[in-house]
Amino acid sequence: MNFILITTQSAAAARLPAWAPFLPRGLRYALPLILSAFVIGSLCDAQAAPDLKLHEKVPNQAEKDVVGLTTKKIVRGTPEFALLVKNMNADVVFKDEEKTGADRMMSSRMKGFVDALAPLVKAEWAGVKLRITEAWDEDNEHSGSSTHYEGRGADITASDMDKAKLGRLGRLAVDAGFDWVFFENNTGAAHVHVSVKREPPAPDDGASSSAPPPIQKSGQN
Ligand SMILES: [Ca+2]
Ligand SMILES: [Zn+2]
Repeated sequence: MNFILITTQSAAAARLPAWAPFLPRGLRYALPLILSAFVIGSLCDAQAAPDLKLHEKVPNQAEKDVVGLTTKKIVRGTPEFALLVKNMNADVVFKDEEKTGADRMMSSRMKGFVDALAPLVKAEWAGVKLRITEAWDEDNEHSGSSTHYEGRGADITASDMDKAKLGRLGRLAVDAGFDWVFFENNTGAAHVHVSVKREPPAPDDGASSSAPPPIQKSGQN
């Protein structure tokens, strides 16, 4: 910040308006500081990241280009399913309308970002938690190549289901580090969709990877 102050001060001083010499002496010397304050104020405003707008994605690219879509759905009883983890975070509300626990099942990379987002949500709104309505999906409720089928996609809301919070929730999700955040809809089953890369990502972002197994393994669901 000191560097910015010095730089902008010099820049402002170098660009003093032509009428500056006619200003009272004190004000003339104060002018660069005043101009610097404006510049720094604008910079700070620009750095305050805004809430996500409806249909905004971060980064602003197709999901398939950022995290890669699912090419093979994970099903129970397979080695791929055994690599999913069960998120038992008490600061997250799981909808679990399926009564199967599927909403808790996710890739370990997804779990890391969910666990990072939960405290941000608690800190943002008193008495409100992060809520997950979908994570791994085994019921074909999404499009055929959805990241949900690999446990790399999740649909999130605030626990009070306040739609007005979704834009801010999306920004918090970006801050938490999810690879891709999408303010998908704000009507009906309004939610923000988040997704993550394969872990570790395959070199070609393909469906299969010969990578070593992730850190955690799930128990039975
Ligand atoms: Ca669900
Ligand atoms: Zn989704």
